[in-house]
Amino acid sequence: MTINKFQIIRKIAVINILRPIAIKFYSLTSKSNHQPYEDTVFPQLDVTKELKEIKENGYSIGIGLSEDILQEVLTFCEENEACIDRDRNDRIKISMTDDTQPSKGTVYSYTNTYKNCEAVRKIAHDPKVLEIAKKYLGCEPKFIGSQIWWSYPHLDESGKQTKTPLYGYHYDIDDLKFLKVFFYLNDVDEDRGPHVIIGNTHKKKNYFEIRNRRLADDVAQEKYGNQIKVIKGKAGEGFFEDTFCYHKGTHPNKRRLLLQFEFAINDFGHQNDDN
Ligand SMILES: O=C(O)CCC(=O)C(=O)O
Repeated sequence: MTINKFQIIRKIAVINILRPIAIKFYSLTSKSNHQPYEDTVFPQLDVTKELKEIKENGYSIGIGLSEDILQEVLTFCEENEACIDRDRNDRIKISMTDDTQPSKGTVYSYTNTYKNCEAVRKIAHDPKVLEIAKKYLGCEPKFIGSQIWWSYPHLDESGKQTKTPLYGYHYDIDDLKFLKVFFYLNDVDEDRGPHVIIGNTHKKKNYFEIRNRRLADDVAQEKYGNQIKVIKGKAGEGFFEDTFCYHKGTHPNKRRLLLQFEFAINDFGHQNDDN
């Protein structure tokens, strides 16, 4: 069996003594040709404040889409079919107005969001977003993907909501260090699967955390109760998150539409939705 660079990096990422050394090495040697556009689509965004909060807590809430950009992304979703449970060969048009769940599937994701949606490209190349990513990662960030997906309740054959790891706590190891930006594309209250973060779990991992990349809700509550942050928001509202933090999308009772961007030091090609 051959072990590739991605597998090695995933192992190093959870070793607290090695991780900073490896981050330094790769941030000095890796190059990015992902250039910022001249104009920002986030004139209100306070780079210093966001960066400070991400460093301290692992997330910051305070970025938001303009109405124009939001509408452009929603039009993209209206005009394109989505993959059923990530299967590129099985697609469906999702109504933007009718909440009714399609007869098959739980998660419906679009493809080619960066290639085919100009609003997505404007965010991916936004100078303020890239400045935050650069200062957080400590190098010129690589844009490793954008994604848009619907989350619906996970139903069993009788139509009853049933448990699924899709909506459980976990942390990502997409690289040695990485940063995501999320935007809600519909209003998200406690019924619509709010994103939940266990703050301040992004810096290092203890033995328990290394052994448990996934966590049950009761364990998360017991161990990290006062660090748990449930993020609700209106359509267009967003947040930065280092998803090396434990996090989850809550199992929704009603559908939720989310837009996500990811920046990292290395791009292993796993996070884009190119088709
Ligand atoms: O759907 C969500 O809110 C969680 C997304 C997630 O787990 C991730 O982006 O790593």
